[in-house]
Amino acid sequence: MVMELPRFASDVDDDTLTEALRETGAAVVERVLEDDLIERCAAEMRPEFDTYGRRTESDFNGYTTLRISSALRYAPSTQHVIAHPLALRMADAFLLPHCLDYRIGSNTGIEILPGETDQVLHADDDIYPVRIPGMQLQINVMWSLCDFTEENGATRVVLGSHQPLDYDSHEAWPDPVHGVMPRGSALFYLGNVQHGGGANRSNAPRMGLINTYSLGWLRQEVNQYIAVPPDIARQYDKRIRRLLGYAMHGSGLGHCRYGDDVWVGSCHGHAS
Ligand SMILES: O=C(O)CCC(=O)C(=O)O
Repeated sequence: MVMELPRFASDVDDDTLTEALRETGAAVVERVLEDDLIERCAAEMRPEFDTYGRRTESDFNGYTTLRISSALRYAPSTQHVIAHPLALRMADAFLLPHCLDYRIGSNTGIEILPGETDQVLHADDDIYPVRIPGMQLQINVMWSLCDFTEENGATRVVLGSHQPLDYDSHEAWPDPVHGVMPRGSALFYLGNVQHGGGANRSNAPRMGLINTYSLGWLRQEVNQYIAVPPDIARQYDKRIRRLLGYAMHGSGLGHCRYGDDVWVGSCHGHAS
């Protein structure tokens, strides 16, 4: 069956988007973010990109890509992207059936520069050495902070790769498709979907912000307590501190005697 990347306007209803994600593993929602927010996020991330963006160079991340982890540390406006109601409603739909609360795994600015080649395809939840049928461990959102095109390195996704292959019938995954989308859009993809950054054959950088949300009882991909320590986390509201992990999962996991105003304690659910 040939699949196409589902594509919706920003007023898409939750059931339609959830259904599309269950079916293909990925979907684009176009033009969700206001220009002003995009510009503030990009401006706040710029100094970090320029100072630290090359620290993560590797065969996996590429050598012509700037990458800055933990956006909440230095770019406070990204809180409005990380806690965007649409993103949280999708995280609610996929993660809350399997946990009491979920967290940010990573929140990373990625600027693919001209000349970068295709990133190797991978699934983000490969960091967890388990697969539990019917359970997504995480859900991801790549936000386009500029137009994403085939030429400038729009994220490539393998549609249907969230479903196991039927090896008996020599089934194989299809070729990846590019998550082409206008500035301010969201490419949603489930944690076990094969994907990767694209080659940038244009003459301008491609800037995106990727946020992953993982089940609350898993270790977060980034150690958020070091990345966004209490003195910085304190500036954010409770919802963001919960997403960072300054909260318990239920009544038994993640307790401490912090007793400070940064500590949220026990809580359930996000978007509601
Ligand atoms: O930059 C992109 O489009 C995707 C990057 C990615 O998938 C990753 O680094 O895990």
